[in-house]
Amino acid sequence: MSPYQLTRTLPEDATDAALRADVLHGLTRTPKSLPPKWFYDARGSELFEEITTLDEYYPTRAEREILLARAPEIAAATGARTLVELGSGSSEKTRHLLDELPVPHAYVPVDVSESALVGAAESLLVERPGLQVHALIADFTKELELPDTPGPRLVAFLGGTIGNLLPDERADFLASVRAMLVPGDALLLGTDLVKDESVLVRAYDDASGVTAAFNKNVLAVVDRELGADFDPADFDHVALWNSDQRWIEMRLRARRALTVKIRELDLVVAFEAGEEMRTEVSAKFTEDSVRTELAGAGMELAHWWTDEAERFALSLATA
Ligand code: AVJ
Repeated sequence: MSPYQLTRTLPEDATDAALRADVLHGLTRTPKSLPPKWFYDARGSELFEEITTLDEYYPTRAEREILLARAPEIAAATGARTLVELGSGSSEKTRHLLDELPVPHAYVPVDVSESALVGAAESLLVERPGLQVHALIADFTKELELPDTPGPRLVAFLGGTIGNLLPDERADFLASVRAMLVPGDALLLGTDLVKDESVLVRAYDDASGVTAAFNKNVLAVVDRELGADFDPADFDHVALWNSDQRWIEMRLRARRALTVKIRELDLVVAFEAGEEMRTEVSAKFTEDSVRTELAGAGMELAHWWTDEAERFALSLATA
């Protein structure tokens, strides 16, 4: 009996089909766009880990500061005996929470990356042999069937990744989380906060160009997976603050008029000189906007915690 359970709810070819659909949809309309989920191949995940260490990129440090300071309160406020983490990745942030939950307890990491799940489960079990781990290979923005584990549950969605969802996608996502919760369960939500535009832009356009490389890497993903001939050198990294939508936008701007062939889709895409393709939004929030969006999904904002400098927040929401 393996020390942990690994359940695949994504068909093996789901990723390939989803990438083909996203590229066909995103590159044949104006303005062009690609969803940010495609950043995270091995190289993209490596570049993101490097981004989290940059001076300009404060969210990871700010969230860790809150988790270290508030994990006992979060555990006490919920009495959770199961921690579900959506988009768990390396589960690095999770350790601070798991240390405070009553034993025995269960951990349900949810991610599309099987290798991230296996790595996280194995390292957590070395440190916590009594932990029940039920890893789910799933896309948490779709329907999610959680395993039967001891209640109450705390569903964590950290890192500010909810900011990558467009407003209607966020509403759908929060409604799907609400549907997972029973009375006594809670959601722990990490959100980056509205702040000075120059601080925000610098966090997405660092001086050493790591974010530029991260952004351009999505072209390498499309080239490799769909037989395209994007040349990243033909594009410039753009990061701007959209004050109406209150989100950072990352784009790739074509340096010259060019065409790209996408062999697997039998598609040729033309870019005009200076044309910009959106590759990510990263929405920023306030306490009021989080309260409103949670209420829209039938949840109540029970606790709001920020780091000392009030750059980032963790919200505890109850069903
Ligand atoms: C991992 C989605 C939270 O939006 O800040 C970092 C990804 N993009 N630098 C974010 C990201 C550019 C990050 N999230």
